[in-house]
Amino acid sequence: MALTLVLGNKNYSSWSMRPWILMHHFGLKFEELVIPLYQADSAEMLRRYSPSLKVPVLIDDELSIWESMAICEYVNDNYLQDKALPNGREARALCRAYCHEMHAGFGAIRSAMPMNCRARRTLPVSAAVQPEVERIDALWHKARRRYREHGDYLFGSFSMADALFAPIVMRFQTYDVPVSQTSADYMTTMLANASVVSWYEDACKESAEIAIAEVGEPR
Ligand SMILES: N[C@@H](CCC(=O)N[C@@H](CS)C(=O)NCC(=O)O)C(=O)O
Repeated sequence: MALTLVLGNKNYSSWSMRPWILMHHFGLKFEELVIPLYQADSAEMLRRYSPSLKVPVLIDDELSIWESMAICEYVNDNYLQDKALPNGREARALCRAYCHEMHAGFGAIRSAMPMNCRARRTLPVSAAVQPEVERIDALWHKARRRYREHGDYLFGSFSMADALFAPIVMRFQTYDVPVSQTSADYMTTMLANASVVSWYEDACKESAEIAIAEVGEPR
């Protein structure tokens, strides 16, 4: 096995964070290659490693897999013995629905609140962002209520859904977005997760700044 995960800046690259957290949480051994984005040579580096010219990309010997969801599913199928999905028909289906809703949606949050792990900012929640925050709060609340007897993550044990929502937790922390107590407790669980802590510490060590991702007022 020779797995390499090609990533963007840990401070900013939310799509990179998802498979990294999943693989790291489950103790998979892999190399990391970070391509600092929005630099003079970023396009050249992306061309070298990524068929889609985006990160993340997982390289498994001769195979390159792009798209964060495809990478998560690939490692779950081939390296995690299905541990990244919960047991049971209902939980598996809901977990996948959560992942795909996250992957396909929440465009207003993604554009108004760039992931910026190390920053602490204030930013008014706009009319476009508010319903998306409420939807995420409702999703987290519903899963935590339904699966709380099985553990502290969305579906009890840590799953792909937690990896997919990890960058939202970082954003809500950065921009101090108000959520329900149940969701705040879930954020506390995620922010204490050893892999999330490790990603955050790496992000804080990076010095590159991406101007378009620096929004809001310092707090
Ligand atoms: N749908 C893709 C999105 C990947 C994506 O947009 N990645 C960003 C970084 S977070 C990127 O590579 N940006 C570089 C660029 O567009 O030049 C996925 O899920 O992996």
